[in-house]
Amino acid sequence: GGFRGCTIWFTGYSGAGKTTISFALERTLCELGLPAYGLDGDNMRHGVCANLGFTPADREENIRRVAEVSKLFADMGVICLSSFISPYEKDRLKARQIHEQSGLDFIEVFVNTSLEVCESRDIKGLYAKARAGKIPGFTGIDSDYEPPTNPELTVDAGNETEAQSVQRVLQYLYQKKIL
Ligand code: GGZ
Repeated sequence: GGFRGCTIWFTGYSGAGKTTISFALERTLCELGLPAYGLDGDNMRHGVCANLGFTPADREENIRRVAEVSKLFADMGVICLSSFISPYEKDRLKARQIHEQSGLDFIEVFVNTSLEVCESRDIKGLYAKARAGKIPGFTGIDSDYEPPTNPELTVDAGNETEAQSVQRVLQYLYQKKIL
């Protein structure tokens, strides 16, 4: 018995809402007295993954390192909320295996906001830059995104509110008796 850590893995395009949802979820879980911690490009790519770029090989290594760090958090009893584009199915599968080999739950959440919506919002102006050729290999523009084939959960963040997406994840965690 007792509470066990796990990793909730958010995948989707840049600007899909992965980090927004996961940080709102982190806040809610902490208010419930549950230890939760969010990892994303901002806190991983400046440190642990500082020597990596966005080639397929670098993304693979980025996801591997992030998965290993996530596993350690989960093993410590934390709900690790990992938000990375993680565009390749094989890399997400490896992240899952890293957890499952240690007997830790890995919950893949597909933040299914369409490329059209992400690009039209263009919150950081990155899509415009990518279209102008200033960010070569940008996911969705000239680099692939492979949608998950069998995610534990899909959230339609383009058509529902942040609060609704958070609620859907919480509901899943209760339903599966993870919380
Ligand atoms: C995709 C890029 C790229 C390229 C820089 N392609 O909106 P953001 O800014 O904050 O999210 C994107 C972030 C993606 O990092 P990840 O570690 O999640 O990527 S991966 O899982 O693929 O390893 C974006 C920014 O970095 N960014 N260049 N070429 N996103």
